Amino acid sequence: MDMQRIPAREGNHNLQNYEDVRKNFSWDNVKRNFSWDKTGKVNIAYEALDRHAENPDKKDKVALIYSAPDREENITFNELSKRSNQFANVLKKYNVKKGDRIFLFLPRSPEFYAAFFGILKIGAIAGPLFEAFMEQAVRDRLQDSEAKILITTPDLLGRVPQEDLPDLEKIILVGEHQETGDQYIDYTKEMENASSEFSIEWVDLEDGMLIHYTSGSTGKPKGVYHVHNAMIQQYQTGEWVLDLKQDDVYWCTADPGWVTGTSYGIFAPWLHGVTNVIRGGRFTPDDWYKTLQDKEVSVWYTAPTALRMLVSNGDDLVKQYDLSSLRHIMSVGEPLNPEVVTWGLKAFNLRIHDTWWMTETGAQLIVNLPSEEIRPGSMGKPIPGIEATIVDNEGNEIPPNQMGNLAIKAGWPAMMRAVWNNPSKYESYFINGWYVSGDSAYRDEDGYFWFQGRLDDVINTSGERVGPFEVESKLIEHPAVAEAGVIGKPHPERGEIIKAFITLNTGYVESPELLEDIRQFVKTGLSAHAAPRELEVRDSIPKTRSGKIMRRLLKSWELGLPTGDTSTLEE
Ligand code: 6R9
Repeated sequence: MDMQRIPAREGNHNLQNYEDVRKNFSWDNVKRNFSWDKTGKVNIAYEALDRHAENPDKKDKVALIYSAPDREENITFNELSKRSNQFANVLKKYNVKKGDRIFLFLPRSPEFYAAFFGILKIGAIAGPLFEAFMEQAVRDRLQDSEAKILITTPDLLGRVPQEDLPDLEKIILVGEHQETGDQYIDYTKEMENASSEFSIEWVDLEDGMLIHYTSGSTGKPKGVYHVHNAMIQQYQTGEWVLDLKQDDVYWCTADPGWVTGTSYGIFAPWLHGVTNVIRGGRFTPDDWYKTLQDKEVSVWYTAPTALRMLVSNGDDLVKQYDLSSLRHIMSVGEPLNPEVVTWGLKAFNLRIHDTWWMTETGAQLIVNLPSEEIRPGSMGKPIPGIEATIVDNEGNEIPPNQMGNLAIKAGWPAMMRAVWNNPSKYESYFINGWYVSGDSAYRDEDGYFWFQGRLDDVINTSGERVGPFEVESKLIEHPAVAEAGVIGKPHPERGEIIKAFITLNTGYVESPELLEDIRQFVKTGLSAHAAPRELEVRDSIPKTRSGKIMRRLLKSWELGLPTGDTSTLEE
């Protein structure tokens, strides 16, 4: 076998003839799969849940297999539909209206999914927050979105700075608690008293459904706003890329605080009425193999950082498990190393299919399909209905094999429709009708795309986007830190780790204790994944004459690379 090419998978795939479908495809035809094509009434929660709950052949099918170290539960489409109706009734009682922002700050749990769909059913906009966020991260997101209600647990409540959140009217607490203020609502009590009948709010395809905050290189995180129309592409990629069949057991390892955990951890499988595994708790290689084995997972969507950890745990571990149910594996979030693809062939006897997309794109765009050959190291080709290219800084297309900015012809179904409260930021993504991704890449003569890196300073650590500005801002809140510059440093398992260069205020002396204290300060104030793994004290931080931190220069120094143009460097 040619190491550079892995031939198409044998067998019957949902998308069998890429080139033919590509020629004739129109997104308009996809809507035939939804009931709103007949009724004219739309709500993604109806298509993902209620439609199956109303179907006598589907209602008792297991929608959700929940598995955590301390809890196991199987929930049918009918049951999940009812629970989300109850939650929608709770929201109604507290005066939630279409378009309100309702945030979830919860661990992955059945309650999360009931609440999430309850929010959509009332026509409100859901804002899922990753449970590892600390106070600053929670404050930024709830303030910017002007969230009206937050659903959280008593454990996480301490990270919610209520005094800074004038728009927040109520907090729904999941789990036993002692809070008495009338801003608090008890989840269990309210759910017990709520009817499981709810007449869903029908909305327009272009009405809001979801906000995911994501990091850029400057400023606070931005609220990427998605609408119900995204279901068209989430459904279609579920068919082609996830290759879902009715008897599949599907597992997406991403948390719903990130876009993969909603578009592909919730919508794509359930729009197809497929059984979905949700695993609570933390990553350990044993647990993951055990989940694949015990739940008989057949389709698995995961990330390079997790796969690299599995690789580093060796072939002996994987051999201890029976993974014979597994038939299709995909990856997203970071470049998928060719060695990992090669390992996958050996360990699982399966190809690992890389997929490329972003929070802003709402669904997959460039992918490896089962029916196409894989060129390890390449993200694959655009799905039918998507036009991708490489552009220069002026938005002009450039020829194959030349590096530039990866761009997508604007207007695909799941594209973000706004950056919340920030129209100019939204506009800045587009040039000449292209959405410009900020990823550098090239395409080869056969149309395969090859990822090269980020064009801005955004750090991708274990598949999570971290903005250097946010980390720098937190660092300088520490009394010892005068200035900070933050970069991503290549790391074999995590993709990149965060390295911070700091200067100290007078009166402070570098010591291991002080550096650990600063690290903990970011970890407990912002989030664990944003805490610098490496901290280096310097006499000064390089800046441009206009005062911008020269992260590129810090990076070149760190990696021993040529420093390039330093003409703007301050004396
Ligand atoms: C879905 C998701 C988006 C950024 C993106 C790129 C990186 C995603 C990738 C990939 C190389 C892939 N990225 N998929 N890099 N190969 N297959 O991850 O969204 O969290 O917004 O991250 O992640 O740099 O621009 P998000």
